[in-house]
Amino acid sequence: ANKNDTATAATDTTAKVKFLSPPLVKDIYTADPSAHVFNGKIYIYPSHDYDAGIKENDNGDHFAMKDYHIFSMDSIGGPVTDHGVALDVKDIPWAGRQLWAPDVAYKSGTYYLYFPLKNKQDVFQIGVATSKNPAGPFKAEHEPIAGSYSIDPAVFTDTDGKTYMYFGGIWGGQLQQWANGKRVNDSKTDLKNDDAPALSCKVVRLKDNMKEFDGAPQDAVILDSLGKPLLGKDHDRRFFEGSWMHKYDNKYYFTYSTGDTHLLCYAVGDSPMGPFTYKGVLMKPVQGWTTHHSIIEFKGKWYIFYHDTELSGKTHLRNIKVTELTHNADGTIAVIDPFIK
Ligand code: FUB
Repeated sequence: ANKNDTATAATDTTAKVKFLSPPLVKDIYTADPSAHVFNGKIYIYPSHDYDAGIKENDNGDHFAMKDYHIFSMDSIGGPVTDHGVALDVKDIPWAGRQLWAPDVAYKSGTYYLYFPLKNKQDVFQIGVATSKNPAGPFKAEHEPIAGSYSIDPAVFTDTDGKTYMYFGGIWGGQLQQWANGKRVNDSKTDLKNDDAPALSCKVVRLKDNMKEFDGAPQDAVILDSLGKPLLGKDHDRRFFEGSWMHKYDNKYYFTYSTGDTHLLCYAVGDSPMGPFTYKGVLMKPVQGWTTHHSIIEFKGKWYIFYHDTELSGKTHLRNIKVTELTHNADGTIAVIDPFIK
């Protein structure tokens, strides 16, 4: 993403603000939390932010993360355990730079960690690493997933056991550079796409081995209430990055960040492949440029994990948080304001 635009209301660190929730981790910077419940515990798979001394630019170069830590908690509000380094960029054979937002899945005794990373040609692809322990350490495969590109993998296993990966992010996440699985340009933004359908997040089934795509990634199209795809100029609603999928009341809730308008939105469909109909905002802008989340059910309640920049006031040094999420009886989600007024 372009993380250079700090001049929004969302990022005004000078105003006196009260945050809805406290940071979950205070001794290192963490972001992009993908939460899952394994063996009755919550495990969190975030990015590990640090200050590499790289000046902010439109390419997101200052997000120069080089390892992952995994965290767990037995209860919401209880202590958070840091399980240490689970994967280091130096142990990934195809690595160039920048370990961005990861996610994880479990199948038949193995945990699969999916991670975006630039390859040696500076092109984002998605890798996979495995472990027998949800807290790692993880061992990376020798090559990225064949046919993968861009960033922000989010992996969802449906109630029928089929597993899907959603991925993609525009601007610094490079999704706009790809068409039909081929890199077709080196454009930095989607900004010349105003009256065309917006770029879509990608969705693809994973093979049973969890390490390969089962076919070509498809568009996870978001439609408006008239059944028309959202347009490129619709920056308040179009997909930008940071997707997530959860199933509620037999409907598929596709949730995502709008990037340069700093919203978390949701769109609902009848199939994990989409299309999804835009329904609204689920979280207003946090402090900091980026907004990225995950949603889980734990002990009968629903929670959203997210991040902001409460600890640092700097857009590339973030901290993860959690708060409750409410599904209304009519299928909508109650809007969360990350600040207390
Ligand atoms: O953390 C780096 C990038 O920033 C993530 O991949 C995006 O979702 C945004 O949060």
